[in-house]
Amino acid sequence: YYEVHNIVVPHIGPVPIAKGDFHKLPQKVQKFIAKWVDICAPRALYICDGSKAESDEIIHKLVERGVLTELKKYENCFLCRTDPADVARVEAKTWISTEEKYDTVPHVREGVKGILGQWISPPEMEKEMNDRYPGCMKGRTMFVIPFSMGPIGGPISKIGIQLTDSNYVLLCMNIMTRVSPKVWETLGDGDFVKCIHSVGCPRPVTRKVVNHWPCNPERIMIAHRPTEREIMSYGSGYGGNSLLGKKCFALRIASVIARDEGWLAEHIIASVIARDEEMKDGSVIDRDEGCRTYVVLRIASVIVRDEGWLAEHMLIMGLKNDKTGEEKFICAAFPSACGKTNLAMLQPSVPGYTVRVVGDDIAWLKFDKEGTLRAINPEAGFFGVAPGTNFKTNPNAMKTFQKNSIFTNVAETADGGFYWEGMEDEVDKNMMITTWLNKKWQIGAPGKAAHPNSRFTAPASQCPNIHPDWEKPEGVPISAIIFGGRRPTGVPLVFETFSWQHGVSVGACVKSEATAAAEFKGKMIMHDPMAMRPFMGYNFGNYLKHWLDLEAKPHKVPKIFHVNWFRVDEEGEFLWPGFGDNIRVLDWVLRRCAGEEGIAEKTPVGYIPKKESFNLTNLGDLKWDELFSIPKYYWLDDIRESKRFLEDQVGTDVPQVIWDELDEQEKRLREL
Ligand code: GTP
Ligand code: SPV
Ligand code: MN
Repeated sequence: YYEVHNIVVPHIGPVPIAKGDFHKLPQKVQKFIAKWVDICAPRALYICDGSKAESDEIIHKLVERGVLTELKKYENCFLCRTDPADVARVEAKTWISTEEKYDTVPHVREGVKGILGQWISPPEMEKEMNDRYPGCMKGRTMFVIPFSMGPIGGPISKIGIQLTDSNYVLLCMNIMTRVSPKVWETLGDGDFVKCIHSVGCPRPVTRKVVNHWPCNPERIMIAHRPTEREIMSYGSGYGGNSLLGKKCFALRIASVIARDEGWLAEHIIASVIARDEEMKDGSVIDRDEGCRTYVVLRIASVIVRDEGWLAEHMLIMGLKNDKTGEEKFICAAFPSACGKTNLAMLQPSVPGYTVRVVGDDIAWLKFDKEGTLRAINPEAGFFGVAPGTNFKTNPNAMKTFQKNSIFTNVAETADGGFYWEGMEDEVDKNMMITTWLNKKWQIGAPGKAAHPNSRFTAPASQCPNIHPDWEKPEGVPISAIIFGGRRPTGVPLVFETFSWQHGVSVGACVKSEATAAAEFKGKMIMHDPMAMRPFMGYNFGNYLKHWLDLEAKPHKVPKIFHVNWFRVDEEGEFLWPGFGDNIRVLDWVLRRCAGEEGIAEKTPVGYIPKKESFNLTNLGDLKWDELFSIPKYYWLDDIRESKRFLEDQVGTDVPQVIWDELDEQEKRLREL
């Protein structure tokens, strides 16, 4: 039983409110909702509270309609099969709109297609919006989701309001973010990130609905207006396209906010300098005035330094040394489907460390007053790749999603369990399985049971090794940053960069084999600088400059490393066992951070471990030399190709420091 009120919107008259009290919402929120109700014309409004009762009610409805299937083997777990045309993020249909083009994208070489973000002019965007949103929610309910990225009210946390016509999205947002009426209180009159999402299927539907999954793949448009802190997503219900708190907000919009909060102070400096010029221009400079300028400059530079922060595609994890009791935290940035979730939840194969997860996909990083880099995980759940996950590779993930979880595009066993590639040893060989495409299937049969980008959505709090401080509002201190990607050839298991600047240049050159997380097919090696290619919120050259600028006193910048779990031998077999054995690499990383000497060997690309210093206990056969070789001509080619990439894609926006670092690296390689 709900109280039913109406809100009256100018063009479409009264709209029934199925749940919540519209008139108690903050004024700015009321205006925002009314505007979009007016445009989208939903049949009702539903103001969410994020409660268990709310999720239960929605789940009940979706099971009845056949959208969700209960996985009876577990507690409160459900399977969702999407329209097979809507299974991943769509980079080609993701846009950012700013007045000035080069705020968003770098100066790409003439005739080259930019891959570091797509810009659209405000008028064009307006036109695209007008072609899509009017009436787009006809016959559907508009859900209003108040959510916080980061603990509600935390100093680094930020609030968003998502409007959506997808109840699946509501369920996932309840897991992935903090949805609560407390958000309204914390928000008050404050600003919030405006998130508008529609599957683009007003009723009566004109496009055939497949699997009870309404969507409009031909018309997908994921659009961002960073200046207005606004996200508009149309046509897709899947993952990063529709859970707008994740990539759209926590990476693209947040990276712009992170930059702006640093720039704000740069503007102060600029105006102070301008005044100084003016004064030199004939006006009398009195001592006080000069002194004040000096003080303002000093203060402003401190603000720049303190306020500049980062929104990154990174996991956060804690590693406690069992002998000394000392704990260190690290962040790692790998492209989509390259191992963040697995590393964050790592179950060590050798004793020595207690490993705990803080976050598996996104980190917001900020230097504190003491100059320590601290990170929070803005999310509240895991949206993890299912295939490859099993009790051997990632037991902690398996234990996390035994209850209260949603599985999207996985297969189902006859006894009401989930199934995907990688679970062969954990399910009876004769088990009847229904694939994600609803076909009968058995282990060993041709084809795949689950979609390669099938995912689990599970509350982070259920993870057995979640860190007790994972919701600490001020975050955890970071000792190392690790970049990595899928590199079948040439790139060693791990190397340590020579400096912050060198590390940033290595991050700028991250490449990886394409995965199923986006629309790409095949195994091409793609550039994915800083693992952020699909998530850049502004000009990538300016982003690199922002990173470089963070190395200023008293900032203690962490060491930067690069790892590659995916190097293969001539037969195409992985040279490194990965997963739980990755602790051996992290052990070396942490010992380097602690300043341990005699365990590293200098190479042209960075320091690599000395074999005798590396924990190889019980590893069996390991082709160490092959795993760590740095083939001179491969690397010379690679660096030439990377330079070419930066020239083509970032052009005049590349900071000179990056060119210098690459030149140095090339010189070191030539001398090899
Ligand atoms: P997103 O959620 O898309 O950002 O992906 P992610 O970076 O969190 O990747 P995830 O940990 O989900 O891993 C993706 C795939 O890589 C899975 O199929 C894993 O089984 C596989 N994988 C992860 N870690 C390793 C590793 O150490 N070695 C090998 N060989 N495969 C790994
Ligand atoms: C990724 O692709 O990096 C993901 C999945 O984490 S999605 O939320 O779809 O972006
Ligand atoms: Mn990700």
